[in-house]
Amino acid sequence: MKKILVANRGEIALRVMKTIKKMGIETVAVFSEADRNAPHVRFADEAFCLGPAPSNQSYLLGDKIIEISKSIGVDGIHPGYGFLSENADFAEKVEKNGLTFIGPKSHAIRIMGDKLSAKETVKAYDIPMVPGIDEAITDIQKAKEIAEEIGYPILIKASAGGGGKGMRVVEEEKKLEEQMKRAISEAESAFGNGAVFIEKYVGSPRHIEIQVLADTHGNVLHLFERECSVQRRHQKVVEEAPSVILTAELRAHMGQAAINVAKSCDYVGAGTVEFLMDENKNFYFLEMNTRLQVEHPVTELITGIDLVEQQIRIARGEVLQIKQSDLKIEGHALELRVYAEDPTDDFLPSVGTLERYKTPFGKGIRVDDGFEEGMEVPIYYDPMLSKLITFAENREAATQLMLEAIKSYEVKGISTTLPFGKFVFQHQAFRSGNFDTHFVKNYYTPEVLQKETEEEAFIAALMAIKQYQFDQKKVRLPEVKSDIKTNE
Ligand code: MV4
Repeated sequence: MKKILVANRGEIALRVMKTIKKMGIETVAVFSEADRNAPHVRFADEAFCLGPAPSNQSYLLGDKIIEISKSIGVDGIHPGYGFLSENADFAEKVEKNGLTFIGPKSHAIRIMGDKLSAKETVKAYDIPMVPGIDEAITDIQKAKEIAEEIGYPILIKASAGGGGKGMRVVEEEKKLEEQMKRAISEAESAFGNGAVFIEKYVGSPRHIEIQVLADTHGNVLHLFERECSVQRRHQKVVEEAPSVILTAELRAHMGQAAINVAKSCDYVGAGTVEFLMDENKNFYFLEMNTRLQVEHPVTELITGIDLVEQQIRIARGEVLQIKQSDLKIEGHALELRVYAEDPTDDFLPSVGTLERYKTPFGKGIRVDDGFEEGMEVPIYYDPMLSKLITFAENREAATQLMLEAIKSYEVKGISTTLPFGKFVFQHQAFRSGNFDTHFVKNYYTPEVLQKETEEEAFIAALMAIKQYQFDQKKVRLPEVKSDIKTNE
């Protein structure tokens, strides 16, 4: 591979290109009119405008991206995350046009893109799954029987859903019919596929995912877990590796389950297998994400492996040079997603110009971003400003470093979730490791930040008074002297 096009924008386009360049491969960027001056465009060896700002007129134009690739001799396309990364039709078209899709084969994307076909596929591989059914259900009577069998509360999920979209908790039988009907019609309008299924509802789960790597020669590895339980409305906020609650034995067990999930769909490349874990540390397969994930850096830091480099090597047909027994966890990594949102105003997107933008730096601090001081934060895309990542010998040290990094991260012109991040890392539940997916809902109110802002304002006011008094003394000093003189 001599030339790779990155079909993405922002921090991930930049992060992917850094590795491509490091490997001595040429980089090609694509961009929308809103991103003309973005860092990922300037970083690339070549760059092509796709069209106007909205994604469906730019970053989602698969055919145009393939056309550009062919015209300039691109060998491979890296999709990053989001946009076209989990679009099986796009992956298939890329390959049909004689280019390499840096990711899994389209059939693996297709299988895992549908929750029911994913369940069906992994079933034969001895993967623990939440009690429930693995086929679409429309018959209310049958649904009632199944719900009775697995016991309330149950959860209705859309097969085409994922990331929490189209889920409904049902506490009791008399609500089942109405919720089923709603779930089906919602799934129909949101995904064009009304297939829904039923699972036992796990009330206070942790979200733990396993990173896998699979080459085209049948070798599959797992790179341990990422704990992603701190999330807000299905949007991850903090991720870490390793998870505080896994033992070496449980880790090996989950790792093997993840490898089996990858094997069940002939997975190739970097992928992530998501699990739910209940209070008794039972784990259940949820879904597989067939892309590089936002939170991949925490895995890179604890394993010392560049996941993008591995993706490219695998796409080139190389045999994985790493063995499972070579892999070990060293240290602890934390990631905070910094969003351009106002945590004191219901996390409303905060748009504007980055009047001041200074990122923290130093040993153990990594910032993956695609912004610079003076840039506008466009309204058209994901509001994530950056990922603030820290790495240290243990969790306490990584947390301390994170709090220091948050303090020295300077952003003016827009609101960010940095103060919210500070709240999370200072919280006793996070510190102790005793938290689940309800962390934000259970502990966060805007007042906790307001109070802190007020305290800070109070301290600032006190300091201003002290300074004023000090300055007054300095100014008055000669007067005092002259007073003394007059008194003489
Ligand atoms: C569940 C669940 C409880 N019980 N399934 C949310 C995203 C999608 N991947 C699956 N999700 C869940 N599935 C059963 N049977 C709770 C969630 C869930 C969740 C999972 C991971 C991370 C955050 C979450 C937040 C709310 C609900």
